[in-house]
Formats: sequence, C-alpha cells, structure tokens
Amino acid sequence: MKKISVQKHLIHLRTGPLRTLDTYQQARFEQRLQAHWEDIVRPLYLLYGQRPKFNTLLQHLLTTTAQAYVNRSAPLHELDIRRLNTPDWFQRSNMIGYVCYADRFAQNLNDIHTKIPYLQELGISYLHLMPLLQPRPAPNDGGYAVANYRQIRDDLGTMDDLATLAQALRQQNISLCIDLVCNHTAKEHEWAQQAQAGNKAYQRYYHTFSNRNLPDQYEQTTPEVFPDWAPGNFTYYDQMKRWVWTTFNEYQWDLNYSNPAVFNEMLSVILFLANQGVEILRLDAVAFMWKQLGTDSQNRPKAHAILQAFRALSRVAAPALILKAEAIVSPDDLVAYFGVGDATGKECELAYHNVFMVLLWSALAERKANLLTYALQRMPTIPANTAWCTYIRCHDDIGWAITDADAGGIGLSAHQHRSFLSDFYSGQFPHSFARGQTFQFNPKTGDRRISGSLASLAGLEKAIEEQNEHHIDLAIKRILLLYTLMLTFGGIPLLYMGDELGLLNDYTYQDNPNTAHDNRWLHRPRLDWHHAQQRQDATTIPGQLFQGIQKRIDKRKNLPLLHAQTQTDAVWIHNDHVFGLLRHGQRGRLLILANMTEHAQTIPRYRLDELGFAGRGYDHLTETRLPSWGNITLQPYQTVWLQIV
Ligand code: OTU
Repeated sequence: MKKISVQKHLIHLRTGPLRTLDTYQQARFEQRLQAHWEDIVRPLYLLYGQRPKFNTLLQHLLTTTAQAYVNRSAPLHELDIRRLNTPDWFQRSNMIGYVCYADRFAQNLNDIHTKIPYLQELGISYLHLMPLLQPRPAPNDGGYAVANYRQIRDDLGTMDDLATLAQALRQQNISLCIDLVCNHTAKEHEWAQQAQAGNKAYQRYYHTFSNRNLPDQYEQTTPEVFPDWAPGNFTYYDQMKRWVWTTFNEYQWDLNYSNPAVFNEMLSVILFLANQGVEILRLDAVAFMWKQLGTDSQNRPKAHAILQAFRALSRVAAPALILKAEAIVSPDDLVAYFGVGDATGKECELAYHNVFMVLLWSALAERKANLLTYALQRMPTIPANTAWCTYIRCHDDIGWAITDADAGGIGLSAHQHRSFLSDFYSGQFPHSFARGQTFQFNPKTGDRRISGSLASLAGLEKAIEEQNEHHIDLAIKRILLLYTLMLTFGGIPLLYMGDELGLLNDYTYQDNPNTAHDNRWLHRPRLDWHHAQQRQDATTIPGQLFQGIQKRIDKRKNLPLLHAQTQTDAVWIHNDHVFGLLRHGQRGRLLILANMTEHAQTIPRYRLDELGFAGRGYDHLTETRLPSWGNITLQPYQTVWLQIV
C-alpha cells in the first residue's frame, strides 16, 4: 500500500465543506482526521485500492464526512466531546438496554415520551427502537426492507420527531439506538426503482446478472436464510431482464459494496442518522455485505473492511456514535466483528453475543452447564474498548450456533444436539416445559430454528395452561436465572420488550395475511399497559418478574466491577448442573453461580477455595453472608452473586 498523504486532502476540505467553520472547529476536525487517518485508508485501500482513481474516491468520502461534521448540531458536538472524555461510557455497569417496536410499546414516536418513566422504573439507559425508517408497504420483513433511509415510517412520525425524542431521552441519560439495514434495500427504494427502469449506474448498486451463470456458481456455496418462503439467493426481474441477489426475501435487494458509490451513500446515511441524535446504530445482517465466489459469502474480510471504514470515518464526524454488529454467526466468526489484527478494537464497539444466548437455552434444556462452560472457555477475549450485547430473546428466531468442535469437545454430536434443542423448544421432546415453534425447517441440511417468547420457551405458558403452581414458580425462576446471567456476563444487557412482564406467545399474527407465514411474530407482542399495571403487585406473575428483574438491574448498577472491561471467565464448578461465571480484574472479583436445574445442587467448598473464594462470602442477591465452611447448596434455579468481603 503506498503512502497517501492526509495534507493534500485537508487542503481540499479547507476550501470545501470546512470553509464555513471557525478555526477551532476546523482544527478539531483536522485533528480527528489525522488521528484516524491510517484506520480510514487501510480498509478503504483494501476495498477500492485497485481502482485508478482511488484518491478521488477518498476525496468524495472525506467530503461526505466533513459535510456531516459541518451539519452536526452544537448539542451533538458537545455530546461528542463528552463521549470522547468518557470512552468507556457504554461499558459501565449502569448501561441497561431495552428493545421494542415503537408502535407495539407505545403508539408512535411522540407517545414514547410518555413511556420514559416506565423505562426509568426499570433502570434503562439505552433504548433500541426496532425498524422505524420508511419501509416498503407490508409485507416488509418487520421493517427490514427500507424504501427510504431519510424518512420515518408514516404512522410513527417524522424525522424531527425522532430527533426530538433522541434529545428527550438523552436528557434522562438514555441513549437511542436504531436499526440501519445496510446489507439490502427494499426493491421499492429509489435506487432499485432506477435500476429496474434500466439505469445502468443504479443497476451497479446491486448484484445483478443477465443470466444464471454466476448465480448458479454462487448458489453452490451460499446457504439459504429463509428456505421456507424465499428459497435460493437470486430473483429474476422481467422488466429489467436480470437476476438480482436477494439473500433474504425477494423484495430485499442486496447492495453491492464493491461499488464505492454504494459505500458513500451508506456512509452519508449513517452520518445523517447520527446527526438526528442516534447514538448507537444496529447494523443489520453485516455478515452478508461482501460476496465472494467459492465461499459462503459471509464474514468475508472485505465485509469487515466496510465496517472498519464506516467506523473510522464516523469517528471523525460524530464520535458519539457507536456501531453494533448484528452478525448472528458461529463462535469462530463472531469475535472478528470487534476487529482483529491491525484493526483490533477498530470495527464495531458492540456485537450481539448470540453464542452465549444459544448456550444458555441449551443448558436449561439439558439441565447441564458443561457445553456452556466449555464453549465459552474456547472463545477468545474481546478488545478492551468493546463490549458484548447480551440478550436472551430478540425479535428473531433462535438458530443453534453450536459448532462440531464445541459439542465434540464434551462428547456430544453437534448435529444431534441442535436437533434435540429444536425438539425441546418446539415442545416435542418428552416432558419439555417449552412452547415454541419450528422456524425454517431446511430439509437439505436438517436445520431447524425456533420461535417463541422468552416466557413461553421458559415454561410459563404450559404451566399456566396446566394451572400448575409449582411449574409456574419454576418458570419464573428460570426467567430470573436467565436475567441474572445476562446482567452479569459483561457488556450491555438487552431486555426485550414484554419479557420483563412474562408476555406469552402471541398467536394473533396468524390472522394477518402479511405476517401469517412468519412465526417470528409469535414473540413480537403488543404491550398491554393494563396488564403491565400488575407489575406493582408482587403476588402476580408480572409483579414477581418485573420486581425480580428490577432488583437485579439495581444490583448490577451498584457493582461497578461488572464493567465490561472486567474479565469474564466461565469456570468449572465440579458439579455439571451448576454454571459458574467469574468476573475478575482490578475492580474486584465476583463469582456468579447458577443452578441450571429444578433440584437443589451442592457446590463443594474446596472448589470455591480454589477459585479464590475462601472465607466468608457475601451474596449480593439475597444480601446475606454465607458460612465460611462447608459446602454450598443452591435451591432450584437459584443464582448467587458471591463476593468475599
Ligand atoms: C436480520 O436477521 C434481522 O434481524 C431479521 O429480522 C431480518 O429478517 C433479516 O436480518 C433481514 O433483514 O441477517 O446476520 O436467523 O438471525 O436473518 C443475521 C436468521 C441476519 C436471522 C438473520 C439475521
């Protein structure tokens, strides 16, 4: 890679977009550009360095960046400074996320203002509003088929409403997160419309083919995401007489990032949204952003380069913005989204820990912690300036991301185990407590994923139906156990709307022709505020759950050692039914113990001593001291947050 000088580019920018700024504002931009220069050029050179006019391209991207910096409001510039002064703001133990659909949680964006007190009651400091940019008319994959990135869905409000909401949230120390569907657009997006009308420049925004030659070759190695209703990865469009790469639904067209114009467009969208006050962008389906013949076209090095370049450029214009990777991939591919090699800690600040999520469900079904422990131990640590997003449920299905190596390591067959988990959570396995449904059975691979709400998967639906008080109690304990582990693992825990109240599967999606085919709507209920009232009453199920979660959140916030930078190690407890999570570092040591079964379990004292927990322990959860000798017994599904004090 030849040396590319920042100076030459700066001169351009000074006479261009930066010229209206005062010298201080200009200097601040220039300083940031210099600081990030190598991180900007490295990924862009990998992506586009072979092009004859690389410097001109660079100039375009820098102009987009500088223009966004100029457009950024004074309060957001101030936020930038604040975040730069506290770079670990999203890693602290007081970060607690909540995820909801604006219209299913409230009516619309304006109505969310009235729900802020509810969020505060829970202790929320991060709010992810599910897809809200203008989608194509339904069906639109729950909003993941965007027709206009600069407009809000009509019934939710306007872009100004979003900016106003972001500001109101921030005043209450809540950071706003929204989705950016950067892998594909709706076929109704202007770019796709132009392409369909025959505009060659816009056809190059997508992966289009005049015949099946290349598509057939790609198909040899690319898996299907929605084999049930969107088999294959390509769709033919008669008007344009071309095949288009459509990984997901037919109406979602994959963008072609080998075209730098696409990169520039998306960069400008990112910065536009940051300038509305969005602080976290959830980048959807990032694993798919680069296609490469002969591979599965997922997790490619150039997909990582795109993310690295987005980050480096946005750190110049809007450093308060952080990026979250939605890469629901295998453990071996996941950690790379935080950046590796020269880009370590310079890709996405956040990534979903789908592996931890899957392993928790696995451990609950098996009543055993050994796969959970073993697989977590095999995962590399993440860069110090990044954090996981931990979660138990989200709006999507659960795909059993368990590798052969992980399952094999403890004597399981990965294929059979995944199959067991699908049987278990669809309720087919004998004595299963779960009420879920199979999502996307793929006869070619035998793969089956699972839909269902947290409460229904954890046994609450079945127990309520059977009016079995004991089973209701066990289901509540399971849910609280999952919450404990999500809250103590490290990173930002994401509560998924309704789970805090134990909302069960919502079967009404079957009545709507636009959702009936997609059982992920089982777990995308509306929040019934009348039902939510019960949270005040600890004798009700919502009350027990809500207050139990509230208490755990409060405990977490008061334990600064639960900072994301504190090391997290899964540890063997010498009892396969108990999961041990050790958080340790300069801030202190905490051992989380979780009984994964409905029976009492004993933990040998010598093991606690070995782990450095000899002496009188204190359980933060029950606020009691434990005896300094003898074994420890955990009640069914009990968790202990043990510290030596
Ligand atoms: C994401 O999903 C969204 O979360 C889904 O709701 C969308 O349908 C999809 O993208 C298309 O926009 O791409 O990197 O189990 O996890 O489809 C992973 C499969 C994705 C989902 C996968 C996911």
